Amino acid sequence: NKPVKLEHHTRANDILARVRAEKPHVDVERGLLFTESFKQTEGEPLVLRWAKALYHYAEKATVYVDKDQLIVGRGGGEGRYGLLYPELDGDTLDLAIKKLPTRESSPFDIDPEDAKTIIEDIAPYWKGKTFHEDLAKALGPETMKLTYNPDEALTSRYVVNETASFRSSLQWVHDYDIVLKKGFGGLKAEAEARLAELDEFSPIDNCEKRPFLEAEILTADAIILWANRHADLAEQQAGEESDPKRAAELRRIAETCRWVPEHPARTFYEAMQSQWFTQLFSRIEQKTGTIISNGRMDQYLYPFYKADKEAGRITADEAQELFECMWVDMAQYIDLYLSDAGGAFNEGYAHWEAVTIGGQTPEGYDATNELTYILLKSKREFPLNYPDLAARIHTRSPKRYLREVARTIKSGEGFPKLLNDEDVVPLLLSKGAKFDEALDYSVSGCAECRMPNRDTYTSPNAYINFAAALEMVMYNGRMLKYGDEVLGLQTGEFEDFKSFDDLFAAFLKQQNNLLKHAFIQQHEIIRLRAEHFATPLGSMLQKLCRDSCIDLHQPKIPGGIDLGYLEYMGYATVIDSLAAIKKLVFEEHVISLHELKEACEHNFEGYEVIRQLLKNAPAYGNDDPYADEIGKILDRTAQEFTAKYSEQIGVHMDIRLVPFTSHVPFGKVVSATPDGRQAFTPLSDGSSAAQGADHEGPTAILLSNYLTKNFDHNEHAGRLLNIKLSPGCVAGKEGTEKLVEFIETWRDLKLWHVQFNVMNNDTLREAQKHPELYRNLIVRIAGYSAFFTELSKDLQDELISRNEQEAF
Ligand code: 8X3
Repeated sequence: NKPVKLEHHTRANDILARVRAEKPHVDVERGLLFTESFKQTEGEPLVLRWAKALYHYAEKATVYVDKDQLIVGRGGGEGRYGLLYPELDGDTLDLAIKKLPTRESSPFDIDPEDAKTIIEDIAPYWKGKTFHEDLAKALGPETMKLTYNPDEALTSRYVVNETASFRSSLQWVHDYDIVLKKGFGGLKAEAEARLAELDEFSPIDNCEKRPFLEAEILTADAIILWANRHADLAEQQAGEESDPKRAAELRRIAETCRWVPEHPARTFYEAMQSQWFTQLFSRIEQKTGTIISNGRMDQYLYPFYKADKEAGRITADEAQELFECMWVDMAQYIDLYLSDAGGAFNEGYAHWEAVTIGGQTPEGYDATNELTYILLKSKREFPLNYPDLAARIHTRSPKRYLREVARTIKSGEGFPKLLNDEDVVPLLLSKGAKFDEALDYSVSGCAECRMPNRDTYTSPNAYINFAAALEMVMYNGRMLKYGDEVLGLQTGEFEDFKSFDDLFAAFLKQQNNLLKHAFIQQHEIIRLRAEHFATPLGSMLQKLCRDSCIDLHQPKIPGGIDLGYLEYMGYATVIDSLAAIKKLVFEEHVISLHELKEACEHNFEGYEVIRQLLKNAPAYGNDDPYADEIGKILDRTAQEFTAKYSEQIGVHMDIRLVPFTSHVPFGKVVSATPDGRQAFTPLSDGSSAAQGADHEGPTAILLSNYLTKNFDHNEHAGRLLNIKLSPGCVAGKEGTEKLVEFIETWRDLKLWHVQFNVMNNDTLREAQKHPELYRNLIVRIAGYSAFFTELSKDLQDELISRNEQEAF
């Protein structure tokens, strides 16, 4: 599992070797410079304040041109760095800096001088002003007790978990194409022209459009200034460099940073640098949960590559090296979450700035090209967990593409994940997109898809623990973890249910109650975000925002499609529990509800016989209609609820099954469940079978996924599906062909997403015992991959407990 040392990988490997050694550190510059600027601009329009803060950053922040790098720009000091976004949850900074260096999930180092800066210069300004505090104040007591623990830091209860307080925006994709074609200079000129045409008497033009346009201009100036400061530094380094080869590289870097992103890119190299500056500045602008994604890189970069190739300016290997230089840039920006919840949601320093490949053109034809294959090759030859690679698949995807995708999956790092045009495109059409917009979607999160100039909703979503809803049925509104406190509805004593239908109805009431509070959270979040955040850079790269002069964080952008999500957490855990109750209690009468509850309360200690009965009951993931029909009802009922209330809040709040690593912390609050799952262990993840519950092979998992979908409902979104294959099952040419056939079956069943770990459990166990020998072992988690040895023991164990498929 070592990076392959081909000639053109040496550079990226060397850079990576220098940065991987250290634990990531907190870099205070972004937080400090934003704080300084915000102190100066109180009372001004928010979008302008944000642009001024960006300009202050561009002027004052340290710039870096790293040794050996060809694609330059960092947001923090050398090594792996995390930035501070105090506007978000800076009220927790004092506490967080004490915990960060030693916490279990995603720890960070902090220099003592920087800790002093945080305590003295950053945190005091934000106390009482953060989004996190305002949100907590806005929630009524019933919603509050499902959201936060009643402690000072308002830590998560992992029941109805809002994620807005640890990220100002959901996963997002910019329209990079416009930067490459017009440059920020061109966008600035357009804003200036519109500013000159404003109606001097109009209140809207004066109060809304003017600050927006001024913010666009200032933001363009900021990124251009920042790029030029890189050019100055590269020139200076070139003058001091004794190696003529590196001196020439530095001069080329300087020329490139003088030109882009101000002007349209002229070459592949300039396009790459311009894209990197844009996404990095965007990371500095705001905290986008799970990061600004890269969009369809094989599409918008292809014209540059093709022209360079035809002119003899670039080879495939050189293009691959530039990609790898960008990958190691990305690997050094670490998405820093102050809260434990944020850390636990994104274990292994997760961020997945998805690169989308393949799929269809906006006209509906196959879109693969030479860059598609270079990107796949780069993932095979240069294993690194950033960025994520997402391959779009459709019914006319060429065999070569499917085979290369399968070969890349087999190389073992979990790349690429697959997204199915046959499911995604019709869904986007049903939401009101035009064909060309839907066909041109980019993958943006674990399993989410964006239409960069049509999507307008960026509010972070809620994660809802439906295994907790089940506990609330068992304990009449309570959860063992939270003692006597009544958290949910009091649906009656568990022992008193006379039929499965009554019990199921009680569960659906609890399910709807949690959905209700998720909607209340979202309603408040939408209102408050507009008062706390602005994103002038993000807005100037979104056509609808530009046209209407409205910041992307405002609740409504004319012409936009607003896609938000509610996460159905613990789907298989709930299905299997309900199936076991139905079968064993109400049909076969082998155990009573009283015995079942007692066994669960005791975490099955002394009740092993009952646990085995439960574990052998019908379960999701085995193509068993008994379990799958329950799953289908759960999904449909949740969708019906959201259809009704989405209309009221004006945003599609769609049901999705995409947990990242949060099924681990969510499981930590749920006691033993009637599927035989032990107390406080992980819940099932996404739309995968519960750990160890699937015993009918991988095709049965696909069929269960298929049979639990409600294709006639529009209120669904991504369904993440993890499948673990043993290396033997995909070995050799024959294995590749079998994997291709499996992918085709998945595609024809119109399933949303699938990803693979090709790994032996023995390897994972060895890595737990000897982490020092397995530092480069990359595993697939949930829509992203991470270094196995950087995960918590709980998550490592959970990965091992996923069933390993020996044969198709
Ligand atoms: C999950 C990403 O931001 O939609 O893949 O929660 S987000």
